[in-house]
Amino acid sequence: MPYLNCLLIGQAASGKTSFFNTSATALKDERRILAPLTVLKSSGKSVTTKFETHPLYTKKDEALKLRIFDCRGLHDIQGVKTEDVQLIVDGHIKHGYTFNPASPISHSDPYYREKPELKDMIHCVVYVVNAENPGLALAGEAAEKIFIDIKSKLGERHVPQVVLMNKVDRLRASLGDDISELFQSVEIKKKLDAVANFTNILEMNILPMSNYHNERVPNTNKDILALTNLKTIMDYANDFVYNASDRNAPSGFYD
Ligand SMILES: Nc1nc2c(ncn2[C@@H]2O[C@H](COP(=O)(O)OP(=O)(O)O)[C@@H](O)[C@H]2O)c(=O)[nH]1
Ligand SMILES: [Mg+2]
Repeated sequence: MPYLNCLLIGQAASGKTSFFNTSATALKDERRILAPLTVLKSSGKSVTTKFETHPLYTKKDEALKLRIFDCRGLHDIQGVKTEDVQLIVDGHIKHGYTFNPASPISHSDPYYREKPELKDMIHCVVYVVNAENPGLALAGEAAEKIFIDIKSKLGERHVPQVVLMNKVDRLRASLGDDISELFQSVEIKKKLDAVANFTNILEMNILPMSNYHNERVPNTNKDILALTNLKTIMDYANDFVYNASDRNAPSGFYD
């Protein structure tokens, strides 16, 4: 398997690009904050949504064996259709495709992949929410229905699903960007509980995150948090690939 693939699905401004950039900084470990992708202030208003991935590099300048695909989803006006999400997860949509809010991708589109293989599929889906108002991602019947639809379809395919809860630094004034006590915070524990409850995703799969947003220099705690979350995502993706590959059970196993 050349690369593990994960898909970030979340509203505009939930912090998808920031998570990518924070991960890039943490992996490269150059004592400076990298901004490989511009965090556009106007991201909430951009009209087109592209299906994209970009390489992440390690300290040794090797490309990480993980591709993070970014896709705006759920109830954004310009959000991606459930059909398209399914097609992405099944590996039918290629990098660079521009979503059409009015209709799913056509089979004759040059970005449509006719016969996807395991390497083209999404191996882990990451729902991205803002810790300040995680419920917003599912507010309204339409969004909730789309979420439940996607979640159950992915569940049938055994695709691992986690929630990345960004902006935990904003939950408690005293926590702020010093996230060293993140895992001791009662407030964050309550938030994780609540998100686990309404998404019906296990609490261990709700990943708290704080991205670089206004810092001038990186700090170890944020780097560790980003790397821990990346590792969790890669482990799940790897498990999925392992389970989906054709393997023969040991002889006599089913006797
Ligand atoms: N305080 C704080 N702000 C964040 C965090 N993650 C993202 N942001 C800010 O939220 C805004 C939207 O982030 P962006 O990554 O562009 O969201 P996207 O539209 O999902 O790609 C930007 O102003 C970011 O600086 C975080 O963990 N903490
Ligand atoms: Mg973005």
